[in-house]
Amino acid sequence: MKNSTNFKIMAVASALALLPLSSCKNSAPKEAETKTPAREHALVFDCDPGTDDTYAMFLLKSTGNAPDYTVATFGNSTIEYTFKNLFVLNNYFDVKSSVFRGVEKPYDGHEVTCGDFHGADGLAGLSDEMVARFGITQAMVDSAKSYQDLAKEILSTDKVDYIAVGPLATLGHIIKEYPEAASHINHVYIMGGGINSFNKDGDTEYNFFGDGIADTIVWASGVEISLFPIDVTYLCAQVELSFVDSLDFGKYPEMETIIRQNSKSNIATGQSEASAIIHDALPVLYYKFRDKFKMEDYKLTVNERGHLEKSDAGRLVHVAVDMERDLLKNEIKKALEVR
Ligand SMILES: [Ca+2]
Repeated sequence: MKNSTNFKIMAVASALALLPLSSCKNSAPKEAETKTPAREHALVFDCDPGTDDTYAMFLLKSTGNAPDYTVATFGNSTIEYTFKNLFVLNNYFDVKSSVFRGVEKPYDGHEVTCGDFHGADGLAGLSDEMVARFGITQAMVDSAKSYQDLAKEILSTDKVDYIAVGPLATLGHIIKEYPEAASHINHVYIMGGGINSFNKDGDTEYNFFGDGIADTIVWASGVEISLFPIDVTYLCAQVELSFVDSLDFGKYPEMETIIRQNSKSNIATGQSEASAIIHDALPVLYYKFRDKFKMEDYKLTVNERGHLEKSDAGRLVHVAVDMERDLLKNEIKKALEVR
């Protein structure tokens, strides 16, 4: 996550379109199928890992909300790495979710890159070593289920909570291609967008600029949205280096490398003076600790460049405006103390 002011996203037409492999196996006639009873509830974690995505998933697990489904999209690294990194994180945190490949490029095809903000591999240079350590093969990554498969899981679940901490491309595609999916989604928790900051039309927050058309699809779907814009993450998701220095990383030494990569980039780009900024943690913390947040309801429109505007013509969105200030640090400390 970062501000696109510092890393201009270049519009490059991409001819690369990877088509999902279709299943060719014979299936029984539809009327002979036994209808699977609907699952009552499921949690989806949709990410583009990413140093702050890594902390978000760590906190989901440590607060007792390990996701049922995880999906990675383009964003904080190349899609090759974000997919692999999702497998890494599931192994590293012992999360037994079903893993899905998300959408690989935005609707308008522009190239999304944040360079080496999170390390070129998204995980502070640790991805290849962790991929090897956990025995993750390219074949495993290539054969992961698609976002269409995730859509089918959503359709067979009564109430889905969906946490999105990357571009909204995958959720946008699911809602557009499977419109009934929206009625199975109980609530979407989104890190993205800016209200007062990083919200100039054409130069908006990274996740929302990542796929503005997908943003408009999610907006129009009517799903209930709680939004954690960059205004509140700059205010509440800073983890000072002095605090990082005080932590015992115990069985998670990689988490120290990862948070230091994040702070290094935020400091180098002038986004913080001496802190990491773990933007993606906020929707995860809200999922567990609603009473620690101050939320306000706004009517907001979003356009195809991810620009948000308060307007009577907009839709109602619950917007986080503040959080108990030590919550993130306390929860990181607690998560690391688990032996
Ligand atoms: Ca992210």
